[in-house]
Amino acid sequence: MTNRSVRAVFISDIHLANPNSQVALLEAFLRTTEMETLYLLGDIVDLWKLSTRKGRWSRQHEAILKLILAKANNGTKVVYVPGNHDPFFRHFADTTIGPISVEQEAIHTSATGERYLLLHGDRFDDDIYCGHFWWHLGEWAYESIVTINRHLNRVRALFGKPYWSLPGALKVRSKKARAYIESFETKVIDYARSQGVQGVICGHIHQGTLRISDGFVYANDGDWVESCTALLEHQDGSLELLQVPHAATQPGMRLHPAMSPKQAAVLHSQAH
Ligand SMILES: [Mn+2]
Repeated sequence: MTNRSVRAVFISDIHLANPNSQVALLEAFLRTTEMETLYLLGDIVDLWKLSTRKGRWSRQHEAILKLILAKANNGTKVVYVPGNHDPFFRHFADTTIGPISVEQEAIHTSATGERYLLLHGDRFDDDIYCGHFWWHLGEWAYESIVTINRHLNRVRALFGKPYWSLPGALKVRSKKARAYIESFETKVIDYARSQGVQGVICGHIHQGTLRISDGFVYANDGDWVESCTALLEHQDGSLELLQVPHAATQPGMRLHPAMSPKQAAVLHSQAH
């Protein structure tokens, strides 16, 4: 992984305390990335998991929090927008936890002046219990699939095969999952448009996406349980969805909202 320096990094759905959290990859990403502002868009610590017997809090999980704090203490602005797995921290909204400011929703202004609404996204999720869209199979089924995926990829790595996402493949094949994602995205976009911004950046559904339609940017920074994605804002204001396990072989999506829609569309399709 190369060292990179960017204007802003948006990550969410790390689910620390969940054994499926890909902490090693995240630690490597954070160690090799410098940013002026780090946005943590919810579900950073999985308090649900921590309260059950399956919760696991290892040194690696702690290292992530220490790394974030070290960045905050060394000049990186860190903004935390809690999610539905760490809702306790919503009590701190509009205040600070040490060097980290906490917000229910936030606004990020890009290098080229676009304003993005930042939120976790669970308030646009009809399925309150699951907190995920796993076609109503529920949290248990989702956890099982992600756990199988982790072991599967360990075996694949032994044989030199690249990372492959079982949950991702299931999502693509499931009509219900696609309908769920579409309905979530529509609701988020409608709300954000009503706030007079040029785009929205959220998390929650573990589905990294970056696109511009009708001049409005929809970005989802994905997660660190299955896809290991981060959204970056480069110094020139362009956005990139970085997928870490694939970083060496596959460019992420990238678009420049300040360009004309036609130029932005070309940049977007080239990245595929
Ligand atoms: Mn969530």
